[in-house]
Amino acid sequence: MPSEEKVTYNLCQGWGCHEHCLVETHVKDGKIDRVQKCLFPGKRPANDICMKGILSAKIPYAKDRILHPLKRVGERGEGKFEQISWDQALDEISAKITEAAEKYGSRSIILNQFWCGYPGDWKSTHNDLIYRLAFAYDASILEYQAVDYGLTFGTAVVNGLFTVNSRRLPEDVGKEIIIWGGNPLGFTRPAASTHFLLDAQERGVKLVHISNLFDVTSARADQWVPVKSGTDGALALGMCSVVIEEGLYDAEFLLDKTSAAYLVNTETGAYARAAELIEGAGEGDFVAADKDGNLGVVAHPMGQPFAGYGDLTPDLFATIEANGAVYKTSMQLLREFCQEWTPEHQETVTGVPAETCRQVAREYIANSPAIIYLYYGLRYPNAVQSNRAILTLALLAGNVGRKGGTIMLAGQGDQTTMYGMDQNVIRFPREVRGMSDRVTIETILESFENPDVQQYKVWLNCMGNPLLNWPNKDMWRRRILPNIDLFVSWEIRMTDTARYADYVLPETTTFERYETVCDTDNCVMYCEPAIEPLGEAKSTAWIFSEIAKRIGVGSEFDLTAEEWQRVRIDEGMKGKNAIVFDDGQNPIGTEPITYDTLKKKKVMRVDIPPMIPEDGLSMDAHTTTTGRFEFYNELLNGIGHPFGDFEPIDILDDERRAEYPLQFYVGRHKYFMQGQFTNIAENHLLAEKQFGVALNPVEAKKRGMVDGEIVNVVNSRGTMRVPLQLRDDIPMGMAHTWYSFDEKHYPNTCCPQDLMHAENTPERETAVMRTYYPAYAYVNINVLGTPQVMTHVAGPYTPEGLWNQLCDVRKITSDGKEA
Ligand SMILES: Nc1nc2c(c(=O)[nH]1)N[C@H]1C(S)=C(S)[C@@H](COP(=O)(O)OP(=O)(O)OC[C@H]3O[C@@H](n4cnc5c(=O)[nH]c(N)nc54)[C@H](O)[C@@H]3O)O[C@H]1N2
Ligand SMILES: Nc1nc2c(c(=O)[nH]1)N[C@H]1C(S)=C(S)[C@@H](COP(=O)(O)OP(=O)(O)OC[C@H]3O[C@@H](n4cnc5c(=O)[nH]c(N)nc54)[C@H](O)[C@@H]3O)O[C@H]1N2
Ligand SMILES: [Mo]
Repeated sequence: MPSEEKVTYNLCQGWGCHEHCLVETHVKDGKIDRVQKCLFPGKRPANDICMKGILSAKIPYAKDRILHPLKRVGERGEGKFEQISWDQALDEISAKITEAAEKYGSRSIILNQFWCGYPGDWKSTHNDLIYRLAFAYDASILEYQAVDYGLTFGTAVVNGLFTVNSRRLPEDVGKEIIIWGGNPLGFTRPAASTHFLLDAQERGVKLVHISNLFDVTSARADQWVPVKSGTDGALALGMCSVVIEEGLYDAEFLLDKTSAAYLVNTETGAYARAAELIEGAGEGDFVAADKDGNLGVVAHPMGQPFAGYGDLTPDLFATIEANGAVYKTSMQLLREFCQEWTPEHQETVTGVPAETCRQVAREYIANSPAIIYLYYGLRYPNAVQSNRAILTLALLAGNVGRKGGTIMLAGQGDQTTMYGMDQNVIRFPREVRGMSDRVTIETILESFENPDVQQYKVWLNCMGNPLLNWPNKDMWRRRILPNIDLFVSWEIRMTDTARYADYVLPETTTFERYETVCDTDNCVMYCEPAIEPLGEAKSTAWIFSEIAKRIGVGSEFDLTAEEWQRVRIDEGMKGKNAIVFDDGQNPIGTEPITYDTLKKKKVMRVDIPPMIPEDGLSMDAHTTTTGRFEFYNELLNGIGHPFGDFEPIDILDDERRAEYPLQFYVGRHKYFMQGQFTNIAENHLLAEKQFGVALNPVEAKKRGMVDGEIVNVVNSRGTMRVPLQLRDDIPMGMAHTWYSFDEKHYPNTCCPQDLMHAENTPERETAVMRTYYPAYAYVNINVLGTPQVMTHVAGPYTPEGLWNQLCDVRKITSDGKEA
C-alpha cells in the first residue's frame, strides 16, 4: 500500500537570491520526499523554482547539520565542541547576558540579524522577534554590513526613497531591456525573473547586457557590451551626452516629472527658491524661466500632486542673470556637465567604442518604452554615482515609472511592508525599554580602545555567516572576537562563523517551522512544518522565548511561533483584502484576509495597487528636495558631485596597478547561495571543479603558468594558495575567484576574504555617502515614518568596495617559494 503523502508550503531555503519562491513540500513517512514549484492564485504567477529550490529538500538532512546545542571546548575556530542540553546552553548564555548587562549596560549585547540568507529575510517572523528582543531589553542591533547599497542609494538620491518594484515589469516592455550590472539569467535570479526576461526575449524584445566579463547573461543576450570594471558611470554619461546633443530626450516627461526645468543658483549650487527671485513668492517654492527670461513660480508639491508651471512655458535650457548671480536650469547644467563626456572621451575610460556608445544610446530611445534592469553587480565605491548616471539616462528617455518602460530594480520581492503587512505588531514589544542603538563594526572596534564609551561584550549571531561572507576575516580573529566575552551562533550547519562560536544553537530549517511572509508576487503565504524538527533543533521564536524568560523579559515572548502567525495576519494585515479567482484564474472579487482563511488557502494574493501606477510616478512619495525626480541633487553640491558621475577608483589607478596589476574579483557562485548549498553533494560536485583562481590564458602565459598549477594570489593583506584555471571568459587584468567555499578549503593559507580590505571604515567613506546618508535616514524616519528598524542602511560609509581590490597571481617553485 502506498504510504500517505503530506503536502505543505514552505519558503525556499535558498531565499538569499531575492527571488522569494514558495515550494510545495511532499513528505512520505515523515521524511521530505521532494519539493516542487507550487501554484499561486492568478495568471502566470511569479513563482518558479530553480535547481537550488529543488535541492533544498536535502538541506535538513545534510551531513553537517547541527542537531544539538554545542559548547566550545577547544580554541575559538578550532571546531571542538561538546554536546550539551538546551537547559544548560540557555542557562549559561542567559547568565552571561545578565552579567554583561549589569556590568556594561544592556546595550553591550549585540544582535546580528543580517537577514539576506534566512528564509523570509526581514519579512520573517523570526527576524521581527530579534527586534522585539532588542527593544524589550534595549540591546544593540548591528547595522547591515557590506552589501548591496550602491543601487539602493543611487536610486534613493534620484527618487528620494528606497524603491522596490515588480519582477513582472518585462510583461509590458516595449522592444528592449538593458541588463546593466548583474547576472540574472539562470544565475543570480534563476526562477521567475529569468522566465520573465526570457519570455520577453521570445516575444522579440532585444536583451542588451552591459558587463565587465562574459557571463551566462552575456551569452544569452542579443548584444553584449563589455565595459572595463567600475567605469559604468562614464559609459552612462557618454550615452546621456548622445541623447542630449541629438535632442532625443523626452521633454514632456522631463518637465512633468523631474526638476529638469528648475533654476539652480550657480553661485550656491542650490535650487533657486521662489522668494529669492520673485517678490512675494513662497520660501519653499521653486522657479522656472521661459525662452524670453520670464520667471514663473513652481509650487513645491511635496506630498501633493504636481501643480504645473502656471502660464509659463518653461525652457529646459534657460539661463538667466539676477541679483548679480547666474541661474541655469538643472537640464542646462547637465548638458554642460555631459559635454566633457563625448562618446570618444568615454571610450578612453570604459573601452566601449564611441560608435557602440552612440548605437546603444540611440536604440534605447528608439525602442522605448524600454527597461533598464539594474541589479547589484556594481560593487565599487563609485556605485552610487554610477547608478545615478544610469538613472539620469532613464529619466532623459522618459523611462521612469512608465508602463512597459521604467527602471527595474531587481531587489527583494514585489512589494513592501508599507502596502502589505504591518510587521510592527511583533517588532515592538508592549513595553519598549529602549530603541536599541544601531551599531556599526567601526563603533564596536573603537569601543575596545576607549573604556569611557559603551562597551560591547556579547555577540548573538542570530542570522548570517559573517566570518565567511564579510570582508576582512583577520579583523574578526584578531580584533573583534578577543574582546567579546560571549559569541553565540544560531545555525543549521557548521559554518565558518559557527566554528568560532562559544555556543552553537541548532535552529530549524524552513521545513521545520511556522512562518508567514507577505511578499512574492504580492501574495501572503502560510507555511507550516513539513517534518518534525530533526534532532533537538528549535525555532528562533522558541530560543528567544527561553532566553527572554531567563533575562527578565519573558512576558513579551509568551506566544509560540505558530501563535505569532495569527498575530501577524489578524493584526498585521487587518482590513486587507485578497483577490478571489475563479477556476480559470480570472479575478472575480475580493475577500478579507484572516488567519483562518489563509491557513486553509496557503497563498492569497493581496489586493493592493501596483508598485508602478499608470501615471508613472514610481511609489507615491517623492521626498527629494523638489519633490520630483532629480538628476541634480543640491544636498550633494559643494562636495563636487551634484550629478551622477564617474569617480575613479583603486582598480583603475595606474600607480597601484604597477604593484598589483590584477583586479581581485571575488564573485558569487552559480550553484551556491553565498555559503549555503556548499554542503549539498550535487551542488558541491558541480562547483568543485571551479575551485581556485581563474585567469585569462594570455595573462597566464605572460606569467609562464599552465592550467591546474598551484599559484599564489598575493596582495598587501596576504597570500592565498590555490589551483589556477585558464578561462577565456575572464578579461585581461582580472583574477577571478569565488567567495563561497569554507575556510577548510584553504589549508594553511588565506581565504579570499582575507585579501579584502576592512569595510565600514572612514577610509571607505565617500563624500556622496557622507552627505547623503543623514538626509536619507532623516527622510525615512521622520517624513515617511518608517520605523528605524527599516532604514536599509549600513551606516555612513559606502560599503561597496567588494571588487575594488587588486592582487597579483604569482608562480611558486617546487619548494613552495614565490618564483
Ligand atoms: N567577496 C564578496 N563577498 C560578499 C559578496 C560578494 O559579492 N563578494 N556579496 C555580499 C552579499 S551581496 C551578501 S547578501 C552577503 C551574504 O552574507 P550572509 O548573509 O552571511 O550569507 P549566507 O551564506 O546566505 O548566510 C546565511 C547563513 O544563514 C544560515 N541559515 C540558512 N537558513 C537558516 C535558518 O533557517 N536558520 C538559521 N538559524 N540559519 C539559517 C546559513 O546556513 C548561512 O550560514 O555576502 C556578501 N559578501
Ligand atoms: N547562484 C547565486 N545566486 C545569487 C547569490 C548567490 O550567492 N548565488 N546571491 C544573491 C545575492 S545576496 C545578491 S546581492 C545577488 C547579486 O546578483 P547580481 O548583482 O546579478 O550578481 P553579482 O554576482 O553580484 O554580480 C556579478 C555580475 O555583475 C556584473 N558586473 C560586475 N562588475 C561590473 C562592472 O564593473 N560593470 C558592469 N556593467 N557590470 C559588472 C557582471 O555581469 C557580473 O557577472 O545575487 C543573489 N543570487
Ligand atoms: Mo546580497
